[in-house]
Amino acid sequence: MASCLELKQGILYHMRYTLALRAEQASQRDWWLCLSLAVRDRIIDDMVLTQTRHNDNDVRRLYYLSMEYLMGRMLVNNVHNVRVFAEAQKAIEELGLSWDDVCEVEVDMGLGNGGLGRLAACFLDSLATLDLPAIGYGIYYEFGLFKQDFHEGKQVEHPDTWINYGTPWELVRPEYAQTIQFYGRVEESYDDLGNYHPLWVDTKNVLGIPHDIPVAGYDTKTVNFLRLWSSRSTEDFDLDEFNKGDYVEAVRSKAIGETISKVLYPNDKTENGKELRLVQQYFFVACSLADILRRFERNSGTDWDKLPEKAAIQLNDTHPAIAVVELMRILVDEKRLHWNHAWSLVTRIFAYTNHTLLPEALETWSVGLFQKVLPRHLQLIYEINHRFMEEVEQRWPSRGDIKAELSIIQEGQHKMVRMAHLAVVGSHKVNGVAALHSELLKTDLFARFHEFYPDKLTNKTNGITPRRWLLNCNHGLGQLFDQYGIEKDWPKNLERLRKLENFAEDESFQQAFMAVKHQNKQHLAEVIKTECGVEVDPNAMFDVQIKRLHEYKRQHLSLLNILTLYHRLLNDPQLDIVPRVFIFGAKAAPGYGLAKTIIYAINAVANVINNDPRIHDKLKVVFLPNYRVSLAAKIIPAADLSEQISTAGKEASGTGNMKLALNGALTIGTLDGANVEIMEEVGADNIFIFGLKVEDVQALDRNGYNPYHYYHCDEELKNAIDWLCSGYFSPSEPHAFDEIRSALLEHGDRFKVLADYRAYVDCQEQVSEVYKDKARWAKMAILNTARMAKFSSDRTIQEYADEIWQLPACSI
Ligand code: B1H
Repeated sequence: MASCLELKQGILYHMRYTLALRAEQASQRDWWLCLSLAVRDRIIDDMVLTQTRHNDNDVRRLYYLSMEYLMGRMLVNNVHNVRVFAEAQKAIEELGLSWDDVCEVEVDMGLGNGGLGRLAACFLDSLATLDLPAIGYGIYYEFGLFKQDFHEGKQVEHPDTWINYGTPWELVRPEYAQTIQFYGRVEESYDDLGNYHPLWVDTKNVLGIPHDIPVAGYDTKTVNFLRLWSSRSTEDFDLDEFNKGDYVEAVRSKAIGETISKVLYPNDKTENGKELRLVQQYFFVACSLADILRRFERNSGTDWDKLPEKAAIQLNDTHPAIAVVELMRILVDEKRLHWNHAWSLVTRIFAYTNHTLLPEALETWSVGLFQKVLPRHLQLIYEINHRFMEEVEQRWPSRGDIKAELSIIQEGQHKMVRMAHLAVVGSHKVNGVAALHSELLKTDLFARFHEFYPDKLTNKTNGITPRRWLLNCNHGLGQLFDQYGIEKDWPKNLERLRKLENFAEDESFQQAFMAVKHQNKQHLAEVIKTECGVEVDPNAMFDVQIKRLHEYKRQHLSLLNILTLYHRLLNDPQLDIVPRVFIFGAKAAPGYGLAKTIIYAINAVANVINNDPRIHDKLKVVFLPNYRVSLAAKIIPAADLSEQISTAGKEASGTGNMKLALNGALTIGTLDGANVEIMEEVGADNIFIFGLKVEDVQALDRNGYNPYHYYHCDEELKNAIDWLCSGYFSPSEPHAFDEIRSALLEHGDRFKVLADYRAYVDCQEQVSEVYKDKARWAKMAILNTARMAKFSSDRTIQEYADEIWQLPACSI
């Protein structure tokens, strides 16, 4: 595609003509920037080609609407996808630089919280790789997810200023700006024929400016793009005040327009009803729909019946669900379509992905807030709901209870708009993200909807891109595949790895496979030394739990196990246990007090254990600060054990579980989310499953769960909790961890930590036993890598394309 020489010329060209620097003056960052620009030039050629083809052929497109995209670093991924890795590395080295050092300069694009945002990023990679015409839409947050560090073990947040120096991966497109309205009021009005045509007037307006991020597929010419909107004030924003002579006030209120895209909300899962969040949602949805319709009208004019042929729109959770209403508003109010006509188009266009069953994550907005921010949309929601309630009446006459259950409006003292109900009613397909989760949608959260719309609910098990999560992050394993004759196209055909099953018991392959793991562990040990100041032994088992900090994910269950092991070791210093390094990475939402306390507790226990000479380094505990995509790429290839220990029924899917297994880590987990399917794929012998199943959790809830029962019946458990809260680990703050104890005991242990403790601790002992048998462990690890094909996001996306979007590929 591009030779090393061409790349070098490109780099030097940008050094002179983009940065106006001489090579001698250049910093690492300058080199990174120029390399990125040189690579970008190649990508732009193919992007122009792709977009021209898509436009000329007037292809059907998928539009993915998501509040979050966790893209991580772009350079290494792009260099691999456009197949110039070797050439780029050589070019950089010939310029006298270190490849790793140059790549380390890049700041992650962290415009998301966790799994949901990273899923969107993996999907973009697969869409392009499969030559599917698609555009992602989202928000160009000036501040992505906060940076985390620890002060004396406590999480401290800092703003993520990723955009400070600009990014080479965006193309700003002011010519496609959109003007968006908010607030104001609805004026009753009638046209000449006496038809009712409400007008939305006295609105505040803001501009949306598109920033396009090219998304290059792997080993194909297709380059799609991600279009992120930043907000700017329109010139007529508070012109009134300006005219009155209050220049400063006019400029100050202009700034309100700019705050919309300022910052990503860091509250993975908890909805807080903040006005700015609703404004953000509507802002990016309205910009995106206007953009989609601009493209449609350019090709099809006013032939609205063709709209569902040209556009499929996927809602990534309910965050963009207002799109259903916005499209109705445009079609009915602006394009003057009849209601039924518009509704039949809308419901053929949208599909909705649900990502969680947790009640605190289900979005609702107060009717009052809606009335203030989007008064016309509230009217339209009432109309949509009214017609829907009429259908419900047909199906279940005089059943007020069922109407109340299904209504988009939750009645009561504080009327609320239920966004999930709006998304279900407005979509032709609704999917969960793992088989178990989708079943629970049918039996639980959307059971009544499932009765009403029996063909709407479906499953699309999540996946991960093998490019970022194996090819880019685990070169050692990639080279090993080459040596053992795995077909070169494995990154786009993960089934190829099944061949490894043949070598699972081959001693020399086992050794080579584990040697790669060992090397990756050495690298991670260096990172740990730098980041945490702790020496860890790469021969110890690396036990990894990396994910957002949440009670339901149960990092504190792992902490109780750590305390138990430590206690056993102190009681019997000769105890022969497998040396382990417990590695954590997790950010807590800044307002989630208990999650922050759990981080503090893990750090406090780590500090004591890591400095206790009595246990001879048999246990180490490290909490790597600022967990993010680029750090995940260093941890995952080095993991031996993958902790997937959520309470059964609470983790919709999980995707870290897939990344770790793909890189040869064994899973210890509950039968939750995609763990169930991982077990099906790797076989029950190659995974460590423990604990309550969904039915058991449900039975405990029905029959009255009492955590004290477990506490009083299990001495080691009681010991662990009491010890944690004794002040031993936090002498200066003896009550620092009381909140953990009260969540687990007085407040009823919502996530059944105590009920699962014994099964977990025993299962961990089994893990240690197996680890002692090097050959057995190696075989299991190899079989995990070999059997992950199902979890390629290429498989997931192909299923969406075939079964939800009816989206043909278009090769360039
Ligand atoms: C997932 C979220 C989420 N589910 C609200 N729900 C948010 C909800 O900012 N918010 O308001 C942000 C995120 N994220 C995750 O999605 C699930 O917990 C995982 O199990 C799943 O793997 C992932 C992708 O489907």
